[in-house]
Amino acid sequence: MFHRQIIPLLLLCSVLPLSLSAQQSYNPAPENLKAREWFQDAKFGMFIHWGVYSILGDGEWVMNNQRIDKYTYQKLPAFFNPLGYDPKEWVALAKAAGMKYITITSKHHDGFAMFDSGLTDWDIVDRTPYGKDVLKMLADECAREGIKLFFYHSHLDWYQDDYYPRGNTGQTAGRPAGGDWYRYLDFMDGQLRELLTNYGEIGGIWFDGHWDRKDADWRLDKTYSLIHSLQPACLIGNNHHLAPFPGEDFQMFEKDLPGRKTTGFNPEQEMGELPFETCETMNNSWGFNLQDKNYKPARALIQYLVKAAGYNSNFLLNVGPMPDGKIQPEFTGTLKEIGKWMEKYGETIYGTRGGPVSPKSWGVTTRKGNKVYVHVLDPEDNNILIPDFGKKVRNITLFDSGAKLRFRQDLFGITVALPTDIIDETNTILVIEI
Ligand code: FHN
Repeated sequence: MFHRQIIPLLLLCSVLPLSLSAQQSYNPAPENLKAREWFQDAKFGMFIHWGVYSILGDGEWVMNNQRIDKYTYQKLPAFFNPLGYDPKEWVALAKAAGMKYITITSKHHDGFAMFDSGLTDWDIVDRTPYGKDVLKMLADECAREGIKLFFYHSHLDWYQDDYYPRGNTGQTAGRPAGGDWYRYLDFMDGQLRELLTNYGEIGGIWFDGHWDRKDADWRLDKTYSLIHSLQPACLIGNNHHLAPFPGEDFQMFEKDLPGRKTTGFNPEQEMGELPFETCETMNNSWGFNLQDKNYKPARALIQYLVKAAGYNSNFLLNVGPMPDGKIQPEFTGTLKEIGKWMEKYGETIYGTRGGPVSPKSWGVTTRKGNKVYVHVLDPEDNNILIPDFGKKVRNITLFDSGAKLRFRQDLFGITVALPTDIIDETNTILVIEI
């Protein structure tokens, strides 16, 4: 009796500290901490969902949603010949939009590698008539243009037989009822090693799909250690919709501002202490969707970017390029408009941190040095009350013209006059000097 109880307990005690210490021992390298600062200063990135699914014009989940088995899906790469792909155009567009980094799908849930993998022939070089490594081309262009490159890499895989036991999705992919989970993880780590060895300096790895098998042993310690040993500055984020795990370097929120739970994606997600990023689509799709015409106007996306900054978060805005390699004109126009706005007002966004006042119904604040930028997105009256944040205000001006604004500071906070003629319908920016 004694033995039956004590042995598992002893075993637990001997295993627990080991696994905990392995996780808790993550000390970000100095270059990693520097990269986090860079990341927070950068504020704005381009998300790119591109793969053989783009051919069908029905989003990146088409294999699962249309119940296409992997043998039928295997016909797709033969149609993927993106002769219009020009990484120069993409990078120039990201820069014109004011974006500082690009996060592109190296592998989405369909398991198809958009790079030349030596571990499988289920990749762009081996299976498509195009035959070129589009990620290498993009990595070279990013390096030339000073844009950091991140890879979105799916944990979840609907193609590999070893992704077994299967998770909640990919049930109709026609895979055999058996496979070796740890062999799958070895394969995934192997592909990550390729990505972190052959493509120069990588800004980060953006994992997704952990939620498909929440309780599985994902061996995150091993994967994260591998990444940090190959490139210590590489920032790891994981879209598991939970609080960050040790070994991660930033935390993302899908289609939600940090801490908000409006979409149903993040019901259990707690906010951690790491830099934040929120991602959003330009219509309602990540991968190219021919029928999705719900294009968000530039004004809404600018306001979202400003709000994100006020929530101390980056904004990763998605495009789903077409199968020919072009980004659709509805997106390029909007991105250029955002870029024009950023050219003028970027000073109030780049290099700032959120606060000192928490987000309000009228807008948000950002701060840098001795300046607080008050972003009035939704003026409710001809004045606003900014709650006291413990600093003596020297003056308040309108960012646009530098004109001084009337204000009163007392124990209730700072009341600022907002005459109607200064209101900008996208964002009226006040500068508080402290
Ligand atoms: O399933 C994916 C989806 O296809 C897309 O990649 C988004 C991007 O945040 N994340 C997943 C859902 O959480």
